[in-house]
Amino acid sequence: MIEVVRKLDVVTQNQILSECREIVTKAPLFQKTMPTGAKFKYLCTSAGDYGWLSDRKGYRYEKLHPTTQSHFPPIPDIIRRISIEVAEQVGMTIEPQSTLINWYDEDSTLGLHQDKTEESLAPVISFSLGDDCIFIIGGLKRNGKKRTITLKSGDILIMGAEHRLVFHGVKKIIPNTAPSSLDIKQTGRINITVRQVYD
Ligand SMILES: O=C(O)CCC(=O)C(=O)O
Repeated sequence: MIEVVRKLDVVTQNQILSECREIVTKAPLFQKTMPTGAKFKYLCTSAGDYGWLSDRKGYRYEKLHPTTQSHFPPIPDIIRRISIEVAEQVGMTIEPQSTLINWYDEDSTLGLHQDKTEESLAPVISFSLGDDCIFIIGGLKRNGKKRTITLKSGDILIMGAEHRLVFHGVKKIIPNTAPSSLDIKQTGRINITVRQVYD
């Protein structure tokens, strides 16, 4: 399954945004580099027991934030609860252990990739907030057939079961498309993915 399974109301979206702001004060956003040395075109931080890191040493989960060298803040209850609920809604289970928070400005993109740093194959639960994005969904091979969908603020997408390892990416952010009642002061998109790293 790779599907938008819930649309959050703006009040809930604003609560989640406020939690993200708190996280970023303790675990600042940073720009990762790929193992090749190229820079990712968005900023990222994490919450939970593990944060996802990438640099010349490769892709991995670590317990400490790379610049503060402190543990990542806990996953906010609201994000944990909704993730467990939406997984159950489609007959899956997840024990949230890590939450990646990506910040995309209007020029940001995320290339086609598979989420396979996790040992667990529990579903990935993805929350979109802010501006719309054009999201690419491929198959299990990089050169497989691709389609695009628009992810809007409040959309919760699940990537699980036979689609857990599909290639996917963010092709484009569409500026100034966030709901006017969203408590966000600049154009941009926030994506939160909730992951179980170990079984
Ligand atoms: O921003 C998104 O919707 C997807 C994020 C993603 O694929 C990732 O962080 O690995």
